Amino acid sequence: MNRTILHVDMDAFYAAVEQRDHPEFKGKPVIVGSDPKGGKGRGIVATCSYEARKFGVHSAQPISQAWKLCPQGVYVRPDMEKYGRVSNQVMRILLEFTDMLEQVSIDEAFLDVTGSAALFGFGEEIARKIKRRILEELKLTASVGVAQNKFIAKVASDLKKPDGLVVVEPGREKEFLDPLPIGRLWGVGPKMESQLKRMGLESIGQLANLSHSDMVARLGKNGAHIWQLAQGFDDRPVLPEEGIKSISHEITFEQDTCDFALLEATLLELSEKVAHRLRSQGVRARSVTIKFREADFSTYTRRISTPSSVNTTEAIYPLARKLLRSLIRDGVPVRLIGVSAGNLEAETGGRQMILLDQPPQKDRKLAAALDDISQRFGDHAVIRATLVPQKANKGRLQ
Ligand code: TTP
Ligand code: CA
Repeated sequence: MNRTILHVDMDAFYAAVEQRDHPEFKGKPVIVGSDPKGGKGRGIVATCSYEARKFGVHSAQPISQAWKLCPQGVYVRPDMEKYGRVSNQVMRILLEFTDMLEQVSIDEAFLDVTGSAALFGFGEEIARKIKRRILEELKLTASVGVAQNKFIAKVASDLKKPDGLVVVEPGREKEFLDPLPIGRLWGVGPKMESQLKRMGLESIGQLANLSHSDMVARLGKNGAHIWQLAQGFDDRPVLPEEGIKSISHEITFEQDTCDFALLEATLLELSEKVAHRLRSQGVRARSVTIKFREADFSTYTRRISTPSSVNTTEAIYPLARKLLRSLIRDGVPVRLIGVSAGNLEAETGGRQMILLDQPPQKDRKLAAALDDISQRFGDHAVIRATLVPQKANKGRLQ
C-alpha cells in the first residue's frame, strides 16, 4: 500500500525561538552557543539564524570562528529548558493529526498520515495545516516534506528551507532524486562521498543507474543500502515509540528500601511491562538500560547492548538484573528503579533482522500466550514463577 509520510523540521530552531522571544533580534544574525568571550571562547555554535548563515556561521563550528566571521552577531547562550518546552508544544500539535508520530530530535519528526486522509485531507493539505498551526500558535516556522517514504520526505523537507513545503508525488521520486548530490543519501558521510566521487559519481541519478551488484561489489553492504535509497526505496516504518527512542517503566518505592529480593521482584515486573509494550508496538530493542536512584537522589544509569534484538521478559530481565547487581551497595537504600529498552527496530522492518535475530520458538510462543493473558486480565496477572524471588513483597508499588 502507498504510504503518505511527512517530515516536519523546525527552522533554525533555537535561534528562531530566541528571535521570537526577543523582537529586537528579528532580522539579525543570532548565534546560539557558548560565550564567544570576544573571540577567545572555546565552545561551539549550537545553531544560528539564517541571517547568520550568510556569513558562513553554522552548527558545531567553534564559537571563535563564528566571531571572526560575524563579530556583529547577537550571541546568545542556549536555554535548553525553554527549547524543550517549545519542542513539546510542537509535538502536541503534530499529534493532533496522527498518533503515528516518530520524533527524531528536539525539533524534527516523521508522521505517517496514511490513515488520517479521511479526517484531515491528503498529505499536502495536512502539511499546510501543520505549518499554519505552528505559525499561528507558536509564532515559529517549520519546513515540511511530503512523500511516500521517510528518506524522500526528509530530503524534501530540507530542500526549500526555511518555511518550505515540498511534495514529492508518488511516481515522481526518481525525477526528484536524480539531480541531487550523492551527499543527500543517508549513510553517505564526507568519507564515502569522496570515495563515490572518485568513482565518478556526483548525482544520485548517476549512482542509481549503476547495477545493484556493481554497487555491492564496490562498496559491500553499504553499497546495497545506498543503492536502494538512490532508487527511492525505503520501507522503514514510522515508529511511534521512537519519539522517545525507548520504552521504559520506572517505580518510586513508597519507602526507600535495601531489600534485595524486593528490588529484583520489582525489576522483573518492570521488565515484563517493557517487554509487553515492545511487543504490542511491534518493535524489538537492542539495548537495555536501568535507572537507579538512591535515597539521597544520587541517580545512576547503566546500559547494556544486546547481541540480538529482544522483546521478551526472558531476554530483558537477566540483563537488567545484571546491571542492578552492579549498582546495589550494601546498606544504601534505594528510592527508584527503572528499566528501559532502547535502539528500537521494527519487528517487520529489515528482513535481515528477522532472519538473524529471531528468539527461540518456545520463547516467542510463551510471550504471545502471556500477552494474551495480560491483555485479558491486566498487566499484573502473570508473573513467571521461576523468575520471581521467593520473598517478593508485592504491596509497595506506587
Ligand atoms: P537542526 O534541525 O539541525 O538545525 P536548525 O533547526 O537550527 O536549523 P535548520 O533550519 O537547518 O533545521 O538542529 C535542531 C537544533 O538542534 C538546533 O536549533 C540546535 C541544536 N543543534 C545543536 O545543538 N548542535 C548541532 O550540532 C546541531 C546540528 C543542532
Ligand atoms: Ca531544524
